[in-house]
Amino acid sequence: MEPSNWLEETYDDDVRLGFRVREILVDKQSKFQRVQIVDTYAMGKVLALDGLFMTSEKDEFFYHEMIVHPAMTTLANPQKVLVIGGGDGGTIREICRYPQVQSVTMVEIDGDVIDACKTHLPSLGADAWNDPRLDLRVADGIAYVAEAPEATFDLIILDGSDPVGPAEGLFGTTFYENVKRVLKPDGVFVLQSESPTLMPKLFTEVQTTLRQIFEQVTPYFGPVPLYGGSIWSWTIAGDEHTPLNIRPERVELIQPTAKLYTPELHRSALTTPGYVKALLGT
Ligand code: SPD
Repeated sequence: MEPSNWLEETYDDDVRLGFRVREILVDKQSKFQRVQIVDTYAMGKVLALDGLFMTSEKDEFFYHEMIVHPAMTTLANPQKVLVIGGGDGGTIREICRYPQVQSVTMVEIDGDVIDACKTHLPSLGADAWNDPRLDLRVADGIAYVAEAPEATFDLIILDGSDPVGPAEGLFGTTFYENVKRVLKPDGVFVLQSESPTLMPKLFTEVQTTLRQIFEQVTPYFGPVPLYGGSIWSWTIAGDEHTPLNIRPERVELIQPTAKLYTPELHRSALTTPGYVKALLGT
């Protein structure tokens, strides 16, 4: 890390976000990327990969509840789940709250991210790291979906970084086509799809590409305080799934631990703001 007491992220030389540093806990170059965990005054411990903010102790639930619960509360029978990325553990923690899940395969390319987060951000993965349903693989998610048998998973979640470095291929047509092949016909794919305010071009490209592959593609929106742009997006894509059919018995399961998710928030998050409709031409 630079000899500075700020942890900073920049976008296209035009935007700079920053948090004042209390202590640097990890700063190493892994085989794939620069891995930093930094204790900050405003957000607690922050994970950054190649200088991009991934998650923080203080706001992680804004992201992890949103990437998991809209799919998990609406899928008919979510038994087999695949998570690509998600090395901090927050996504598997939320998935493991559902007893109907029989297996969670997590494919994270960078073992150094997992090790650093288990040590310094243990509340993220919490008990999920030791859940007997977890099949944790340190491997390339792109190769994994290219080789996995077809119609295997009910839910695939891409909890990836922004499209630079090892995450770049996770934003392309070939990867999405393989995801569709590996999904069961009534399964769904959920991914973080960037900010429609800060990265409108990238957000739109992701939607356009997904629509060429899946019958139903629904972006949904919410804030993530750590990220820029004020509004973040996730997208749920499938051929036979409606993300609005919320199952009350699933909501009951997660309500005791949820800090953000409610059925009302789920419905409002799925409402596309006017300026985003204009971006998408819908
Ligand atoms: N701009 C940051 C996008 C990062 C998305 N992934 C975060 C990983 C949290 N589990």
